Amino acid sequence: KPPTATGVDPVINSTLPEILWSNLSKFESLTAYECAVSGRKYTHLEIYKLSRSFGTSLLQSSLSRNDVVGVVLPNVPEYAIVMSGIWFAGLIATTLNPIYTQDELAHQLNLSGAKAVVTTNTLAPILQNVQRSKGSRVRSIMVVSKEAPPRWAHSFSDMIKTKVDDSVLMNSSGGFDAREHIAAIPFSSGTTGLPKGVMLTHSNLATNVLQFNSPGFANIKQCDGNKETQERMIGVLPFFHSYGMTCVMNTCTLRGAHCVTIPVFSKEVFIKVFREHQPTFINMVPPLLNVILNLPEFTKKEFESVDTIMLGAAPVGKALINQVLKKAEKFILVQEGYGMTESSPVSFLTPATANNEKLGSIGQPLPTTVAKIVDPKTGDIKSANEGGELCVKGPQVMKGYWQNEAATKDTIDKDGWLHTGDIGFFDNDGYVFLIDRIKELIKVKGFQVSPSELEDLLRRIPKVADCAVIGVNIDLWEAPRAYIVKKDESLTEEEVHTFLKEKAAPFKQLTGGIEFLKEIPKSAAGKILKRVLKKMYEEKKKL
Ligand code: 4UU
Repeated sequence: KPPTATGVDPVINSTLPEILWSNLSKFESLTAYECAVSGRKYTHLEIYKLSRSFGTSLLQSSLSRNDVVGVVLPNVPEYAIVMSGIWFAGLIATTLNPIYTQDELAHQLNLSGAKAVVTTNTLAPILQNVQRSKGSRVRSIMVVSKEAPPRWAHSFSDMIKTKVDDSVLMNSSGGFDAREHIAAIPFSSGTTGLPKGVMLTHSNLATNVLQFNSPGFANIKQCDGNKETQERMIGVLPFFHSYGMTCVMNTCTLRGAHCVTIPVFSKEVFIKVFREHQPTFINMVPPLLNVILNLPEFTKKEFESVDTIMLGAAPVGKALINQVLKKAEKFILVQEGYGMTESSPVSFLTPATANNEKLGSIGQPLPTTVAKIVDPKTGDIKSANEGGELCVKGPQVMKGYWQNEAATKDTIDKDGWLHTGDIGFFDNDGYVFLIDRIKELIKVKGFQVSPSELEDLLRRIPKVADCAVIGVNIDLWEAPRAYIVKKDESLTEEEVHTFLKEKAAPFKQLTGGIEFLKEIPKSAAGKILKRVLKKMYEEKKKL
């Protein structure tokens, strides 16, 4: 039986910045974001003011309400200014992974119709190539950098000096509808097919940050202006992904926390951040926690300050958590979250009161969120302890996929249930445990890899007749593996790897291996039988 929802207004008709800064007066002068590498930092009041200047400046350039702006940045303190500037201006941000190849950047920017891009000095030339390519609508490139940007780009440093014009910024008065106005379009392949734009509205993102931070859920205190008790977070999960965006960045702004941003992960910087900043609340993905576990430099001393570890985005092994807790030699609250880009992203979280007694569970539905487990074929509701597809419903569920009504209808049914493609069950206490995934999606260290996207790329190799990509478990983690039917017998694994290296980001590479087959197993209707391939792999592993 779905639990009753309480605590958060089901519909929020405020702009996202209005919600994010609703507590600002309490902690204006405290540090909000600080770069782990350069030490560059901004107070909460500076972030607020500079966002409004940046938003004004965007509207004084050639952009107007509802235009899409691409954001191609690593985790830097300015990320918060860029995003909030876009939101203050009533523009829409499409966020991209800065390690994407030029083709991948072009694809997302073109599909979302981005008219401008914010990026770094290093990446600017790649984005200039994108701007010049067929199908691009990008008219301007803005560069966040200490150095002067190239002649053809705009300087972020100049833009944030713009005098704020309240009359052009967006607020919730008048005809504003938070459920309609899109704030961000991150990309996700959802339960099937290619990556699609996910339309998250101001209401979706504002509601989700409040749901996540509602009493009893994320164990993070609201800052009351006292620096000693201000929560310290690590900004290592990418802000371009909804997990980092809502649970780290927007949570830091709302709670008045201090977030140390890590632009590129390195062991040295990571350890330095723990030693110098003594984090209290850390958001992680399981592979990152595994890194900590295996670093000899990480001792109980590094964990002294940590009150809470929040995990999610990929299955969290109970054994891994227990090993980390053993290393810490103290009680740390472990909260596991579950979500999808399509739900802003959080829908489930272990409540703080669970006291680590439900490790391995994704927790309970957030306030105003309801969930059910159904038979994926018939839709019949399953009882407690019976496995089935997890479906969720709540104000954080996306408006739909960008310009893709068919995919939207396949994912959100007529009654508003988001079909997650994940298989799990409710236990007798109302906690959900995940056991499988029926969708095609592969999660590599928490990042999405769409098998269809890789299959489309592989089919572009002239020597490939047919192919299929699945996710396989190597050690603890998932990795993409390809099955290929040759058109030309001379095709080698190396040729395939070389081709893909140029076309796809590092985490999409075929680290699960390549196998050549005479034929790809398919159903009578021509659908690839991925279960058969997975079984073949398991059999092979046993040998
Ligand atoms: C097993 O990964 C995410 C969102 C992650 C998230 C959200 C809120 C983490 C912590 C949190 O508090 O989004 P996507 O869209 O990249 O991927 C969604 C998919 C899910 O459908 C599921 O298959 O990622 C997988 N996933 C998980 N799997 C997400 N969280 C978990 C989890 N355990 N805890």
